[in-house]
Amino acid sequence: MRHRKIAVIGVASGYGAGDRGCQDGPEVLRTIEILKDLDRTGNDFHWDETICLTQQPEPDPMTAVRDISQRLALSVTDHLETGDFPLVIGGDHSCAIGTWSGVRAHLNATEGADARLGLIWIDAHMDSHTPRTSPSQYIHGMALACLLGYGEPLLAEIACAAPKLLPRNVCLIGVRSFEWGEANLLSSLGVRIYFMEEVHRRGMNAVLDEARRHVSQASFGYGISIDLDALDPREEPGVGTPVPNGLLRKEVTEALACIHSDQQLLAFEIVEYNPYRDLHFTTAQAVHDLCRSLILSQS
Ligand SMILES: [Mn+2]
Repeated sequence: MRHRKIAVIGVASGYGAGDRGCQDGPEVLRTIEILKDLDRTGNDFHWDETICLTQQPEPDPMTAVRDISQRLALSVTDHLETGDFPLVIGGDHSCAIGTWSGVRAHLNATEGADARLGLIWIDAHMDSHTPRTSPSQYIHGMALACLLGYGEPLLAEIACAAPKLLPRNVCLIGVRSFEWGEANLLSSLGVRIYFMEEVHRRGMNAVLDEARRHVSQASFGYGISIDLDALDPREEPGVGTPVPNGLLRKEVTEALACIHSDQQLLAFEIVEYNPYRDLHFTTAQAVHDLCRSLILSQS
């Protein structure tokens, strides 16, 4: 990726979800060596570390997610400081709090406290609940709200002051399952949402291209967070929370390949890989293909 080292950071966390299966996603992806061919192509691609909880006995979900997010944010900031490109592999989507807080902390240090960060959130869900609106109270359904500065302050203020993102620098793509509480929050903030029907109508390429321009307005760069449940579960069964009628792997990898020369892309995240539902490692292959489309085209 522009001859930068691509540093893979696994996040072995299912503490933000009801089904903890995603916790073992990074270790399965690492041990089956599904990504191993990515460093054979002239790229400096390394699985650097896997962040996991070491506390015993296991704390409550809020404490666990906070602890992991703090360490992940520090790791992401360190990698950016040394010039690496962070590629975060979850874990449930609560790890996004750590990833993008870390990127924002880096921008604060290098560009100033009012440096803006853009984020494209590719997901079947909105993940924009607060503890007040969430029926399930699962933190992976609150990650984007936290980054926008809403909900639990202990999570919203990780690594640097809230908010990490301004509404105008955020887009969601592929949404098709949500509750009114989170939809009301995003709507009141004016966040641009590309619902699945719009992606079907216009194509992923056109939507991602527009989203990139949208989130990059007056920002110092942007990131992409992909929840694998944005993809269609008929193709990709190995996700935390499958929802029918999703994106096809091919359209997402083709759209990502178009980003190859984009110096504005600061980090990349793929989350919610659930190995227990991925009987034939087909979704593991999707993780590989998503990384490859982004990385090979960048070398
Ligand atoms: Mn999600």
